[in-house]
Amino acid sequence: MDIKYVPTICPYCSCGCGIYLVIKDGRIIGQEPWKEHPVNEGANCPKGKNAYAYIYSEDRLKMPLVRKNGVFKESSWEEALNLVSSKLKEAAPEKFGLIASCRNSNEDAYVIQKFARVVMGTNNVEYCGRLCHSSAVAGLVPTMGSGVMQTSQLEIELADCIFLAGVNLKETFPMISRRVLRAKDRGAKVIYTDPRNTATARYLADIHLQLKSGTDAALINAMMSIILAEGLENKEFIATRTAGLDELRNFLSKIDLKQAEELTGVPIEKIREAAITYARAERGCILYNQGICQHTVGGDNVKLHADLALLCGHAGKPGSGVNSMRGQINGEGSGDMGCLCVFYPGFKRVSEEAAKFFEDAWGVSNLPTKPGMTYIDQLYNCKFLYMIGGDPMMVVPDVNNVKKVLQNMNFIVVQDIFLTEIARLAHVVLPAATWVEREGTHTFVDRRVQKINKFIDTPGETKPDWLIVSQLAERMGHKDKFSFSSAGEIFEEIRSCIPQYKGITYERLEKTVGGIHWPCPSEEHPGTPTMFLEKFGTPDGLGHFQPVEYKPPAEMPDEEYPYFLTTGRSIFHYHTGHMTRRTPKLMNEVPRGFVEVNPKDAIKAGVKDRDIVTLETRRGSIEAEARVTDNVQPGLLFIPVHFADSCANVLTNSALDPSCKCAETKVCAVRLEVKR
Ligand SMILES: Nc1nc2c(c(=O)[nH]1)N[C@H]1C(S)=C(S)[C@@H](COP(=O)(O)OP(=O)(O)OC[C@H]3O[C@@H](n4cnc5c(=O)[nH]c(N)nc54)[C@H](O)[C@@H]3O)O[C@H]1N2
Ligand SMILES: Nc1nc2c(c(=O)[nH]1)N[C@H]1C(S)=C(S)[C@@H](COP(=O)(O)OP(=O)(O)OC[C@H]3O[C@@H](n4cnc5c(=O)[nH]c(N)nc54)[C@H](O)[C@@H]3O)O[C@H]1N2
Ligand code: SF4
Ligand SMILES: [Mo]
Repeated sequence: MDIKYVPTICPYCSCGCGIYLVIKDGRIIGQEPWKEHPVNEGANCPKGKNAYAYIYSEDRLKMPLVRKNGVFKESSWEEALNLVSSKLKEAAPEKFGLIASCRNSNEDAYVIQKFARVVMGTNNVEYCGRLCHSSAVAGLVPTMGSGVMQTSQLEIELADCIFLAGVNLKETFPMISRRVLRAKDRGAKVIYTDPRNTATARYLADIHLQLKSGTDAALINAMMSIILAEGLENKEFIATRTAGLDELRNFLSKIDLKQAEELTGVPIEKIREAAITYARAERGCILYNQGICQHTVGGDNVKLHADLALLCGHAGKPGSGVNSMRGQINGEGSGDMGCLCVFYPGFKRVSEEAAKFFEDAWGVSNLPTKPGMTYIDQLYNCKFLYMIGGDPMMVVPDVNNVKKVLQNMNFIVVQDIFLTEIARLAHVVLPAATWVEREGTHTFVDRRVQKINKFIDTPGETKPDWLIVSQLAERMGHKDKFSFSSAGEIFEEIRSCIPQYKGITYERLEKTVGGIHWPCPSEEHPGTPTMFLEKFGTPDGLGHFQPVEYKPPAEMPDEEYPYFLTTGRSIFHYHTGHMTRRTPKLMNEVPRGFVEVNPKDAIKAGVKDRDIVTLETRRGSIEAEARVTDNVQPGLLFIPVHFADSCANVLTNSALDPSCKCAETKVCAVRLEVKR
């Protein structure tokens, strides 16, 4: 009998917690805490405590599947890849879309974007970051020069005021919420904006601003106007590190606080208390997420939070800044690697110059020089789709419409570990290896690069994502550019063309528990936990104020659809639930989709706790179990995104933020009825 304890990283969120897996005779049989790991020090949330069950699920894909006369038949790799190769050769570059996954390692993601650009000649390569953090680029590049998290998650303990803006931290970044608790033990105050009364409101918040959906802009403008009126702005910081305050001051002089109170539903005294607490702090730290991003004004909301931080001088220090909380295990890395239609690897904006750089680096010619299409635009405009580890039939708004466009495509190939909702519509399905069945690096929320090793054999005929894509490229006539024999070899190419990763090596990562933060320009460099210590990433190094007006959401409740609907997460599940719904211990906690209804609304609608209700919007309708709770304010309903048979995105509005094409999945208008 051979028993091994091997250290690895949890496959779910971007905290990047360490765990030990117990492996007996080549099979994972249990797990143990990793006490020395700096991120979690032995603690894990419920998902991390049940990290591997899904990989042994009976219905794991183990062979390629090819659709024949309408039904899937198992096939050889030879047959499946030949078919995909011949079909993709028919695709014009502008009709081909490729969507990578946040489950991908950096090595996978790098090879995937190289495939789109070199083999298919298009920048139509994206990942789920578009539905999530694209507003960080739209909001933070103009104000501070870069959309990445600015401080290390460990440094959050140093802050004396933490502003959680639309992030249900306790459920979505459980290990970072431990840091917030530690800061609170040392006297820090926590401000929280969320229309719901979540676990974060109850356990972490000192000042919960329970605003009406979609009114963050009105709230932040009011806070800034109060700070200026009280003379609490950081004059030295503004003089030395920013530009454009006069314009902001001018704009804010027109703000009517009474109107802000009416729009947000938050008493002005409470807004004042939050403004003064944040402004007076020595070290203020904004952590923000989807509550402010997934709106038609997401990019604007991010700008406003950056304005607030610049006004108070809360940036460029450890435990400070405006921190975009990319949520997926490789949410940062898949973007760093260039799985975005406007960026080549290393955030080199698509241009003739960037194309030339990569033509030289890769030894190719004619790389695309025009931006490609974003995630949702690809779905609506392409005829050939290669979908790797993600499920637009669950995570993109207006799923009924998404289904129609997918059914009209010429060819869909899905590469996943399960037969997902989109895989059911595919022509070919390719079985991928999971995180412990291959080697690779991931880049976590705070730009922390950690390495994950291969510990068990790939089941059946599954292969790592990078290998499948490389073998396809080989079949399509590009063998020399994709002749990688290991993940390590790909990482060396990454280091050679992405300067932020230059100093990071597999050898260093093996020796550094907790990983290394990029930018890391040389092998002697320790990595960069805090950004912007001396200057911002803007061309002149200054922070730029950007005044923004409040605009209402694209769809507001009315007589026909009288409630606001918002969507989001439970601590026990992960997005589509394809992994967590195959984990019995997590299913015991939350076995089915539900909708939160305020007790007052429940009485009005005649709904009792646990009733099955129908929810209907202009897009479609679903059924879900009612949970009557004051987690939601009157007039607001909440559904988690994790369940295919109560799919939140059947209901959501497909209106996009024009600045970044992120969808407004945090607010639309809905009707509620008891199922009769
Ligand atoms: N358990 C679990 N953890 C996860 C994930 C998961 O699926 N499950 N996913 C990961 C990923 S990829 C991401 S991006 C993060 C997401 O992390 P979060 O953004 O924290 O998650 P959400 O639940 O989508 O949204 C957060 C909150 O926004 C609030 N909200 C809704 N509308 C508004 C508004 O108008 N203003 C404000 N201020 N708040 C509003 C909602 O009520 C909700 O409580 O989580 C990561 N962590
Ligand atoms: N209404 C609404 N919609 C939302 C959101 C919301 O808050 N509300 N949030 C948005 C956000 S922030 C995000 S990040 C997206 C998430 O959207 P997705 O990324 O589409 O969701 P996941 O469940 O993370 O998808 C992971 C997929 O990868 C597969 N998989 C797991 N491991 C591997 C592997 O090693 N290789 C391959 N090839 N596949 C693998 C899983 O089976 C699963 O199908 O959803 C977005 N959609
Ligand atoms: S906090 Fe995130 S990384 Fe840590 S155990 Fe939970 S899901 Fe895994
Ligand atoms: Mo996300």
